Amino acid sequence: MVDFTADPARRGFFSPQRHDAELLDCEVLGKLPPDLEGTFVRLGGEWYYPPSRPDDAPLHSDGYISAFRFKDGRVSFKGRYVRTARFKANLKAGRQLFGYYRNRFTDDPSVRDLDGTVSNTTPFVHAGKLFALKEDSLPHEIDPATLDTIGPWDFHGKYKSLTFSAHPKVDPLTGDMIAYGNEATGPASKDVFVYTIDKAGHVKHEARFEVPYVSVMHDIALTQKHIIFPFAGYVTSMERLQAGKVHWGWDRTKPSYIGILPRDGSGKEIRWFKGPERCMMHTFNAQTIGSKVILYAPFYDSNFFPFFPNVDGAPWDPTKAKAYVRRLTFDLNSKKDSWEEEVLFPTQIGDLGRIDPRYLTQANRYCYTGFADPTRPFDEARGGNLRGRVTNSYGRFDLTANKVDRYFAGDTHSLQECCFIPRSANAPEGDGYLIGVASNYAEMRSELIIADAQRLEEGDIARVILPFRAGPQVHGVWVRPDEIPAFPRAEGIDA
Ligand code: V55
Ligand code: FE
Repeated sequence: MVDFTADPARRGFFSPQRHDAELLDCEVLGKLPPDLEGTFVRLGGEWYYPPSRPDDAPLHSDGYISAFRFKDGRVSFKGRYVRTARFKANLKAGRQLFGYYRNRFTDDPSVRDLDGTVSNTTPFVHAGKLFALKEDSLPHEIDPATLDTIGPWDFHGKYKSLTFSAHPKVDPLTGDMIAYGNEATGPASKDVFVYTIDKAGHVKHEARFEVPYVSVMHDIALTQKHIIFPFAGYVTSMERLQAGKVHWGWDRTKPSYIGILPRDGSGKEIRWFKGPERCMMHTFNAQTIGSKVILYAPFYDSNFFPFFPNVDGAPWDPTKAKAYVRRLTFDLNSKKDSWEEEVLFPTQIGDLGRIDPRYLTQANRYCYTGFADPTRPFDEARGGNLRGRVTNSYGRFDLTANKVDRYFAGDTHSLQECCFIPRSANAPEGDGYLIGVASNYAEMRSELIIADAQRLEEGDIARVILPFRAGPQVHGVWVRPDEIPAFPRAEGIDA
């Protein structure tokens, strides 16, 4: 018998809960700001049935979407597994029918024709619709009032890529969404399709290009003029998939690449720049200034994911998986195919970085992200032997003053991705709240912290207490009532 809990990643605080959840009126410590109205939507993954391969990537766990809805100083919570085709097929069979992360050859033959996505990465709102995103399939539309899964969405048939990234970008000046699909024509294909989708949800531009080699192209960055496509190190091929391996391996001999495409250009206009070994996953922001393109990103030195093994057989090296706030500068007037790179702060960070979304494509002063502050205490007697896995702080990285402000969550806590909420539509940059879910390992519960983004050192102003573990989160998004009015109505708060 395989003991599913033998893996520490699926034991104790990390053991899957297999339940949908609803709380009508959550316990709050401190006082919620009365002007905070809207919904914090989170998406992540939990295994409903254990993986069929014990060493499968956690990125392959079933999507679980949840929402904290704030109104009149009160907050309700709702969480549901995303009802993907895979989730429903497994539930019908009563067991795990799927194999390794994004390797259809390892699935049970009965489900090989089904969409295998787990829809577990990013909650996203555009044109009044709520989506659950995963980079191996189309967006899954979610009913915001119930968090039920409506199904895949192909933008009136005009979105032709088989895949849709977990990180489209919305231009705050126009409402246009720039979206793309990597491995657009099937697993291990070199094709990338890029779309501009207007604020009403209609495709208005498409560009197609091929990558120098097939890799994870997880996030992009957007300026007013350009789209920036970073990828590096991860490799796949049909041979690799047919050999029954997890979708990605890491090849440290591969250069990193960054493609720059004019926003209204054709795929032929992409220009590739080349750099050293890097693990390039998420970005903060970018700008085009004259002939220069400037990218801010929390890139790692090398492979961040231990479950995507080195193709040369070497063991995973945690000392090389270090991320920093970096600035990359590209000179479009130069004939060089390289970029200038600076590490802006010595602080080692996590790569789930956020900015004030109103400043996307433009100059911004503040970048926010979680990090492990080694000067802060961790209570192992109460929190467990988890020191190496704790993100105990959020940092506000001030690019103008070159200064870091720190929020510390507590000595038995680990923080998930943060989210910045502007205090109001016209508030200056940085004036607002920094929120995010903390896992309290001692109390076996989750706490949503709400801090004043300009006073991080003073600690949080309120905590929403869940009497259970909210489960893993990958990304989250703050949704204003004018973006989606129909969020879950809670008996009581809405009576
Ligand atoms: C990432 C996350 C994914 C995935 C591929 O953070 C890359 C990067 C949560 O799923 O499938
Ligand atoms: Fe991501």
